[in-house]
Amino acid sequence: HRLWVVNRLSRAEVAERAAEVLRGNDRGLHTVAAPRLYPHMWSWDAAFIAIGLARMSASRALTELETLFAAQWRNGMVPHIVFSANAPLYEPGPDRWASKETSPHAPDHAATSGLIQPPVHALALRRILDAVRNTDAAGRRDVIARIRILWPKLLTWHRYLADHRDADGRGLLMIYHGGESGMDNSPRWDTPYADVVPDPGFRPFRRSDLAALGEQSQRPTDADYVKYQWLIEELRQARYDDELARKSLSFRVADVFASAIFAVANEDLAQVAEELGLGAVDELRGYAERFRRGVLGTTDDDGFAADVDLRTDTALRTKTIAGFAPLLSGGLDPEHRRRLVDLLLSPAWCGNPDLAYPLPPSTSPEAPEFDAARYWRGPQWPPMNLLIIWGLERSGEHDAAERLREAALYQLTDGVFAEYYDPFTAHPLGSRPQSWSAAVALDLAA
Ligand code: 9WN
Repeated sequence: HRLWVVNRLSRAEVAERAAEVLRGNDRGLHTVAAPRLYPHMWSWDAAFIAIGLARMSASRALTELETLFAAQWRNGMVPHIVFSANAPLYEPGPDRWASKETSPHAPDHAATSGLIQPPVHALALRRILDAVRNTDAAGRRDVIARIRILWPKLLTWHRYLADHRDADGRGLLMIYHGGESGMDNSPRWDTPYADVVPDPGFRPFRRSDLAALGEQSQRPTDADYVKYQWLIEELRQARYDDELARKSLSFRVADVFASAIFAVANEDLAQVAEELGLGAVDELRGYAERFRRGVLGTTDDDGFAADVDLRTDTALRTKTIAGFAPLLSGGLDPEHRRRLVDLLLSPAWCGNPDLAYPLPPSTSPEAPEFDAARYWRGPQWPPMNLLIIWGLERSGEHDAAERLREAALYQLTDGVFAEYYDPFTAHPLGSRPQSWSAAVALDLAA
């Protein structure tokens, strides 16, 4: 594989350039996920962006979460897109979702989607609280007062997830659409998507992503896109009603990676609560334990986790990065944790001899579904690197964490802040500059 050759930035330069990117994508009260391809606010992007911003200004980082949660639905759901007015075209846009017209829960004052994304927000909140320790007393008082106001909204979000996305209490979050995992076209979802068949009369709408990016080979296929659009139609027909959705949708899957994130998020939200004396600590720790067990319940002999197709109750054992969920949730016994870390560092993953950098590809290069350029089917994604690094640290695997940390920062010293990277050539792919990639660089460089 021919390596993409670039001039490298120093650690200080990469942080400076990343800060510039975030300033450039800042629209005052929110940061666009990317200026051309994603000209609105995305839920889990906002959380990663806040994690990066916390290295610049705890106050501005908190604003990011405040803006997102201002669009929270009345039932606690946090939508995966909050649309800004006067932005370039993005499809599916506000008219496709018609959330206000369709659901009594949707807010009146904001245009939003009707899906969710993984709940990284409490991880960001905790990092903002950590960051504010280094600021002056007045700034600290202000940020802490605002955290006290925001925190109940995160609690409601977590209650929504525990009650409506895990109605039978198995400790795994149910998703209604591949996009809810944040890993839209991952081969994790190939089997369940095979059963998603649009009505014969369904007329798909024009994609906006290809015009914005111009690189079809790096995006999901048209055949996938029609299914994504059709599922939104099904969800709208179910009036975004969770009880109806979990009985009727043609895609219902337990997302093991989002469940692991939720386990950590509950711990972090509990920790913030404990520190500020806000309550619900036992409830949150109870959720953390429930979802940790849910994740561990899906593991194989290597400690590698699986999603579950809830329509057929079968485990989905595709080799994607989501299998490393137990590193995040914690709770593996030492023997299985060792095996899982060995697997992560093996030639099937970060130890693959053809990789430009020893970072986890979104799909194992040994899997038949692997595609080095296409979105979640192979490329390396900076925010996923960050999650895996944190997972290793939380699991006490400091050497492995350090190796990945160095590689993850080095990848970003190309100064491009691409959405994702070709694992073999290190070529930047997708949209650029992508805000969350810049945010990850800021966090790693700190
Ligand atoms: C659909 C914004 C989002 C990320 C997702 C990523 C991609 C959108 C798209 O971009 O999804 O939500 O249009 O493909 O898959 O993780 O949050 O960066």
